[in-house]
Amino acid sequence: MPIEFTPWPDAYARRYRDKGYWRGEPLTEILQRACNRHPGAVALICGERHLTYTELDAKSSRLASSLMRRGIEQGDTALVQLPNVAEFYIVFFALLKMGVAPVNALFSHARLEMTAYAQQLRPKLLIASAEHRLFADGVYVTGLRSFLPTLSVVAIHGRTEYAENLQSLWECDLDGAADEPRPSAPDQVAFFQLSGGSTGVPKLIPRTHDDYFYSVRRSTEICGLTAESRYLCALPAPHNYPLSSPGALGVFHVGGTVVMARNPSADFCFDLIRRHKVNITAIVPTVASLWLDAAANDSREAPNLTVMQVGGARLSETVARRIVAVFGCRLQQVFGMAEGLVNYTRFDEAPERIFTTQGRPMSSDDELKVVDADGEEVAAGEVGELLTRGPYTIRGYYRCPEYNARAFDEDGFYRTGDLVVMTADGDVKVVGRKKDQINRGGEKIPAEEIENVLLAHEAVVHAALISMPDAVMGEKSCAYIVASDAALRPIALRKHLRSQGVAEFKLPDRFEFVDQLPLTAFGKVDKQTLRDDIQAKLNV
Ligand code: OOB
Repeated sequence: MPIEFTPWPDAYARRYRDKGYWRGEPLTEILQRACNRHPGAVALICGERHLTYTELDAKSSRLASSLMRRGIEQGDTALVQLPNVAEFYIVFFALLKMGVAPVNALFSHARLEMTAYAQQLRPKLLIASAEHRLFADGVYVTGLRSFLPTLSVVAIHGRTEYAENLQSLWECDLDGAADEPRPSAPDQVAFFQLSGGSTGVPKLIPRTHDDYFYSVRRSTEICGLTAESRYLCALPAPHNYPLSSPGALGVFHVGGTVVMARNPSADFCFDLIRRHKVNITAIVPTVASLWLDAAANDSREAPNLTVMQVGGARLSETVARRIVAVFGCRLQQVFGMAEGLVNYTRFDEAPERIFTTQGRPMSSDDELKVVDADGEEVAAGEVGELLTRGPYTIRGYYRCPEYNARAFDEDGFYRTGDLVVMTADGDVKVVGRKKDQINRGGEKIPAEEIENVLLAHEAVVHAALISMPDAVMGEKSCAYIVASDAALRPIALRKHLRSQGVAEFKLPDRFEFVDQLPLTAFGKVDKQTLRDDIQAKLNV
């Protein structure tokens, strides 16, 4: 059974095919072609390990065969959570080859997110890492099984006593005939991306082979990737940006090399860049600032890069200019979203545009409109919410019809929740946000999700999570709390949030205890007043 998703209306699908965007090819072709053209080239460097395209292909094929023997089959779904290691791509390609659609959770995700994904997807397969707290012992998996009787295969990267070892699945002998793995149809769901979210429950984003492959191909063209590209994957590998903009899939598409970094710290990444002659990387503004500081304190010359992509959160003009001055590289701003649309500044444009805008859409068939509160398009140069539709932007989240009715307009445009201005050159400038989300150095925190968990504490009467400015992270989170118990302290609330499985990066950075929350004329919590209040407190 194909996995359900909201299809593009026929007329659009036809247009995207006629224009050659959708080519009817599964994402597995990326690896297949690289293997044919550059069999001995190094696809991946992970620690001391080097994997050629042939090895990546062979390992992922063996894993697919092993999983098929264990009863995992086309149309199934999988929950995957791995750190930045080569195994992430081996697993990803194995699942694509057998038509199993995974959701690749971020390694920073904790019980709350993992359980929400499992509840929505009802996966038959779980692949995770013993390095993660949730999977160090079998307690969580036992809990999952209690509401997921369908969960039949659990494979863990690293050593555990309660589940199969992931590597052993491709290292074992496979004797006897097995069915050939077959990817899902190109116009069907290949895998799920993760939404940054603004609601109580994390949403899943079904991406088809056709639409995702197009976004990868087009990104490699704009970013000028070649077989000589050596890309440092310093952000969490499953994220849409380092996966496809142009990301690791873009690098594989052209036969280049991906160097895995466990984390984006300067110490670690500078060494990898020098050692492996990395020439392109993708980071968030917070990391860019940390790298600039590290370069200033380093007696050696800053590591040499040809291209530094910066995106995921707002980049200030000052930092943008310093990047080019210090790293002597070309800068590319990237404004994208897991739902689809990705904008890039182009290398041949005037520096002014590269330093002060977030670029323009990658496709000439990306449709963008900027609207006011009534949904009317604003005049050129005015601020409004960005709505978009196009050949790689989804038409609906997975299985949430009521939410989709709000998240998309009647013409199928996705409401990004971003406040933007379009320049006369057609560039997008992101100037603010309408959605109830905190962008903490590129990591997205849905306010409602955390408010709900705070409200579950017996002494919390009202809770509102807002963003507050921060010099390093861009934004941090602050929780305003009305408590029934005057003795309630931040430490108790942090403990409560952790006990409820909230990821560390989503824990509020600051708590403010108040007698009541300000309300708007409609009776909703007036978050603007709270943001002004915290700004005033930070200024004193
Ligand atoms: C990327 O994807 P998500 O899904 O984690 O977050 C999307 C949201 C955008 O709606 C916007 O609010 C913010 O992140 N954002 C930016 C930005 N890039 C993303 N805000 C200001 N300036 C930017 N350059 O973050 C993502 C996906 C693909 C490529 C790049 C980023």
